[in-house]
Amino acid sequence: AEEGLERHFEHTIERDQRIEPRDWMPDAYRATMIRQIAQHAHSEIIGMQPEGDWITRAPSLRRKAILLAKVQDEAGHGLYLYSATETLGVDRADLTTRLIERRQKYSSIFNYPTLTYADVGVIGWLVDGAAICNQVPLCRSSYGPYARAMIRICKEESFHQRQGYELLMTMMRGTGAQKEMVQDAVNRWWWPSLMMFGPPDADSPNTARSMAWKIKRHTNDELRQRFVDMTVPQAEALGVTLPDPDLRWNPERGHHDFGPIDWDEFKRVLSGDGPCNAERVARRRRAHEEGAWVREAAAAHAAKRRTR
Ligand code: FAQ
Repeated sequence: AEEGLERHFEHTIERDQRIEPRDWMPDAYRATMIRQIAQHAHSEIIGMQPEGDWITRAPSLRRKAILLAKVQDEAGHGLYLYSATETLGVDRADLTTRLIERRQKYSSIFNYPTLTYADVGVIGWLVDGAAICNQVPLCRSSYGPYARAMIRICKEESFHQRQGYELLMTMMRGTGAQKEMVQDAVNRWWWPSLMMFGPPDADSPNTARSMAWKIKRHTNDELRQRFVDMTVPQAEALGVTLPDPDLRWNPERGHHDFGPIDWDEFKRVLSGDGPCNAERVARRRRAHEEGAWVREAAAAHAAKRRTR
């Protein structure tokens, strides 16, 4: 019977149809989906912190309202993705425990500090830009609930990206000091943004399997290249320089060449030793502990309603 189920699974993937929660799937497929969606959910939740730090310091009421809305969207994406993970038979409380015990990862990018307000714009432009590049193909991912979640999330990420770019355009029309702030933020976020796409294909243990299962539709290096090609003209339009002396158009390849990425830095950040890892996880843990009474009250209320 298992063999028939497996054939049906393979056939569904071959025909580009979706695997749904009640369908049979190989244990490794389930484990991979749980790993990727949970990591994605954690990234959205931890990703609220770097920008959230600027909500009280936004330069105007308008900018504050925009930033507040963006950070709330990220909370929504996180909860939405935890729900998608639960369709695979895990519990979100468990996932949160794994996050605060550092047994599950979240994106490396959120371990860098936001030093000035320009960082809010650059996160929107580069970090959300990279997120979109990576996530648009995931709308065709083979696991149904994840693919469908990506459609809505990508629409909101597009708005986030535009708000970042618009913020930066405004600053680039400002004083010399404001322009310098933008350039400084670009210098600090460019390389970490390229690392968001994951290790080079040759060092990516999961890519081949995930491509075969059509969870991933492109490799890490393909998407990284797409992001560089897309971002170069945007940087020109903005009037900033991307901090890479090797960055140039290669007419033979039809792509931009770019300099070497510091993979030692990437590994350091993944191992917990980035500039803000400890702070991010500690704050998430504190929020979880301080929210215990809310969860207890909700559970008590639900129990009371059941007995009524
Ligand atoms: N950071 O074999 P691969 C956002 C891990 S956007 C940390 O290539 P895979 C929106 C990887 O998990 C950010 N860890 O793995 C937002 C694996 O570890 P494991 C979130 C990384 O899965 C914007 C190991 O390295 N987006 O939140 C990273 O095939 C602004 C080997 O790597 C997603 O999660 C990294 N950068 O490919 C929010 C997108 N890269 O688990 C707020 C969905 C790799 O085996 C503000 N995920 N690792 O121990 C994906 O597309 C994939 O999982 C990749 C990695 C491409 C990230």
